[in-house]
Amino acid sequence: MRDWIEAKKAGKALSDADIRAFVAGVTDGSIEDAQIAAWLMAVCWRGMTTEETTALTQAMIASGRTLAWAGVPGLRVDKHSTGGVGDKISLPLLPAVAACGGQVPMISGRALGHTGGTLDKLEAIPGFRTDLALDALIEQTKRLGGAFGAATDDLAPADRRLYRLRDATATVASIPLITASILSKKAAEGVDGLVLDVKCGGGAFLAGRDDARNLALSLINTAERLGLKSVALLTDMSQPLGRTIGNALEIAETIDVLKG
Ligand code: IUR
Repeated sequence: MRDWIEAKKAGKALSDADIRAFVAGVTDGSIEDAQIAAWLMAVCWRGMTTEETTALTQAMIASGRTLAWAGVPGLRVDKHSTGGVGDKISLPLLPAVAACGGQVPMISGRALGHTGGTLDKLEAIPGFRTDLALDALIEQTKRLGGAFGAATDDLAPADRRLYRLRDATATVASIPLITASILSKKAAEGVDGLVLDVKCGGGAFLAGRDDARNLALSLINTAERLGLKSVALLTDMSQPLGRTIGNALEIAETIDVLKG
């Protein structure tokens, strides 16, 4: 692990095998927090090549389970938004896509910084369960055309540990680390296509257009190498989206939209 930290500190690229071994150690707990944190900080400063980002994403996918859809007819799709104030598009989009015959096994996230989380919004509905086991998520997607679930312990578990340490060490804002984190969970859903809504503007996580564009390019280039069809849109997040802000209000707005 010391050699891998040294290599990243010096701006060198790691091999696929090194990255796989690193992620294995993150997942099985054999690498300690301090060393992972140092590695994350080195990556945050020095970056990663597209090959390294792809290897990191693949290893993170392989750290857990991948949803299997063999023999299930239909096309599975999903979207990811980098988020912003009032961004609630997933809520009306999933049922709309399901109504058009698509299937959306959506693993959603929680609030991050000032940006809201789809799971937190859904929990404004009394009794709504977001803790579906992966098999229940698959069953519901087959039956209804979609489901909102959370990343469980068996889906990209390496991301869970890395994300916690990124949060604790101020290394969240790294394009390769964001890319691997987002794509590992989306690719593990086993979807055929992915739409990436990359926000830019004062209310976005990455405010600058150049940063947002670089993230969008990193996401689609890495997705392509994973064999996952994707398209990215840079969309404006310089003002709140829609008419409401706040978990329960955004659910009410979604229901109004779905009722036409
Ligand atoms: N959402 C994720 O799933 N991962 C990340 O690193 C960020 C948002 I930033």
